[in-house]
Amino acid sequence: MTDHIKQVDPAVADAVERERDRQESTLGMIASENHVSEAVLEAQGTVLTNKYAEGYPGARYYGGCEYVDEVERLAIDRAKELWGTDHVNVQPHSGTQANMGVYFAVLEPGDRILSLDLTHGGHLSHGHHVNFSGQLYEVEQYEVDPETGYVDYDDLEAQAREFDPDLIVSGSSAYPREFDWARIGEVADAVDAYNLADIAHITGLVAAGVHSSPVAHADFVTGSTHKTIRAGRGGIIMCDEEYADDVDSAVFPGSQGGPLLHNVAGKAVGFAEALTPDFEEYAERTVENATVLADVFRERGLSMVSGGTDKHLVLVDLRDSHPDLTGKDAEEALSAVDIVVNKNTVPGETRSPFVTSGVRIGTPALTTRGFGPEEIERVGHCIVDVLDAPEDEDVRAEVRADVERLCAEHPIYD
Ligand code: DSN
Repeated sequence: MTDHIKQVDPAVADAVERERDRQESTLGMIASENHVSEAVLEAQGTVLTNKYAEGYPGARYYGGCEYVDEVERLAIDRAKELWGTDHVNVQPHSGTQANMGVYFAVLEPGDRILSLDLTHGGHLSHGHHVNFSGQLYEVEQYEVDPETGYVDYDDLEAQAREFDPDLIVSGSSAYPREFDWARIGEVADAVDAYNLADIAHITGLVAAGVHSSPVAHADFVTGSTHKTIRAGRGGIIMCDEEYADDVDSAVFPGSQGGPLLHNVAGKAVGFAEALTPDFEEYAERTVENATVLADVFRERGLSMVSGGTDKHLVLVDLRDSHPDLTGKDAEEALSAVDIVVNKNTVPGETRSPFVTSGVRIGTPALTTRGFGPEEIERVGHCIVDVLDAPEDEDVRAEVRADVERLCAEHPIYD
């Protein structure tokens, strides 16, 4: 795979090989990560990276775009079929750029955004003060109910009526439950706000029909293309035809230059894979595996935000069961046994984002490796064993042996 790189740049080739070994020999449970197919990897490494194609298929600012036009059109058509939407822009370089495209299409600086707070599961690009979205717009945030961990839609409606936002953002990076898209649509209508559903994490689950779709309820749907949908890395915007021109101009020339056509090719190839019946099975299994993980954690006394999950991730809140163990400690202890997760803030967080009181754990990547409920149950017990005795060398050795066996039984790439 890295023969040419090896000759030209052994240092980079070596780092790539070691990263590949790391992925093969660890359990990747970062909820936003996945393992794309060899076909998607290949697409992203093609000569399409050489081509400038500012503009859109059939209307470019450069010559020689006939083949990249074909690729971009394939990506668009497949996305329309996957998500059942009128208009698709596949050029955003990331999910954040996709959100930027929507904001630039319909908002002016100083306009108001109402969105889910980051520590309650939201995302930086939904208006956090360290992100452009929090700096350009006036942002108010809603939170989950402290008792249930669920979004309270009556509270959201009351807050929207009070704040009078121009845009309501739903969607999350760490909220384990389904959103009530219809209810959010009603609230947005009631206060005459645009409605953006960011399905970054759940693009694959929505495409496969194992998570409800916001497409009929939201004006705009954004997502990333490399998480549960398992396509080339980047972002995507979907909208009704009436917003198509505004969205397209907000992406190019509004906020991006030339599209990354090798990534657009990776998106097209991944979308083709996602249109097969195998992908539906994959998405169902991803959610089933997360449910099994939540069951093990519950049995073993761990608290989770909202008590469990409807999708591909759980958010463990360590404050009840392990008050002295931080999210950072937990991430490090699990990393030491080759289980890779990320520390995560939890609702009502009192620790810094570098420390946190929670751990976010997801099943998309392990499900791609072929893990089923039995293996996930074992992984769940391994995780709790380590959290219960993070320094215990005997526990570590036992868990490491299990991880090694599971990895060997489920290789990612040939
Ligand atoms: N970084 C992604 C995540 O981990 O959820 C969101 O962009």
